[in-house]
Amino acid sequence: MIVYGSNIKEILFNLCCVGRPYIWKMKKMACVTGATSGFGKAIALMLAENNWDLCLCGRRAYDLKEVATLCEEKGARVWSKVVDVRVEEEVIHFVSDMRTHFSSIDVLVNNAGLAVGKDPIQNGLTEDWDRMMDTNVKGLLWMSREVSRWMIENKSGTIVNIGSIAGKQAYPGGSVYCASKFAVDAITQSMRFDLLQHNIRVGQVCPGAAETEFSKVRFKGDEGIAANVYQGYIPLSAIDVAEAVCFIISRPAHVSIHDITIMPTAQASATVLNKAQ
Ligand code: 8X3
Repeated sequence: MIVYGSNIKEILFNLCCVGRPYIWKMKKMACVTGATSGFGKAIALMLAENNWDLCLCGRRAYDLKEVATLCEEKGARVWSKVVDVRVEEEVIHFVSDMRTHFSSIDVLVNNAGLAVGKDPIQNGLTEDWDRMMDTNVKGLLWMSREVSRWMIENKSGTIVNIGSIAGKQAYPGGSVYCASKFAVDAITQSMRFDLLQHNIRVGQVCPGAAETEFSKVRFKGDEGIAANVYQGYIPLSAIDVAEAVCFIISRPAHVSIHDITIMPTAQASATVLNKAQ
């Protein structure tokens, strides 16, 4: 019988788990929210390639299953569940279920987020505002609270929030999306203070223009307007963002990266782009 582990504590734990196949802890485990597409999918696949086990959640069952299967094909142990992070009970149950499958958690990537609409304030729709604030702010808060309690018990962990250049610079038509990402920036900084004494690292990755489903969702399915956002320059890809996340979580235990702002070379600010004429 071979029992794996990188230190004596882990080897002993894994020894105790022999014959209890539903508790997994032989490799590091990361939880990624919004894992069905875009950044979340790229992060999950990159982690699987780098020998991580995964807990994944997202709203679309079919896409979630597909991402989970792709990660399993890369050798990861994956547990996934359909979760809408806008619903507090779903988040609470997700984390408590996760704890029955894994003995500890090493990383939380708060990726679930979206922009809906780009209307000026006077034309804004309450339902768009609710979707953005509930997903980008409250969902991230609930997930962080539940997971950080678990990390505190283990006295270690890393939380990476997906922020945005929109969380550093406001722009026209972005009042609520920008507000939600400014909130992510503030929450990231505050959580770092709260969790400092518990040896938990907190950082964020703030991308500029990245070609994913982001603009299709923002412009409510209008593919023409969405495609135009990325024309005339090379935008970031989801892989570029996943690499930044993987860089943060792969630093030695004594190194904490607080913030990576990552932009296309053709983008100097939230609104200034060097587009081909
Ligand atoms: C980044 C995208 O368009 O707000 O979140 O800069 S954008």
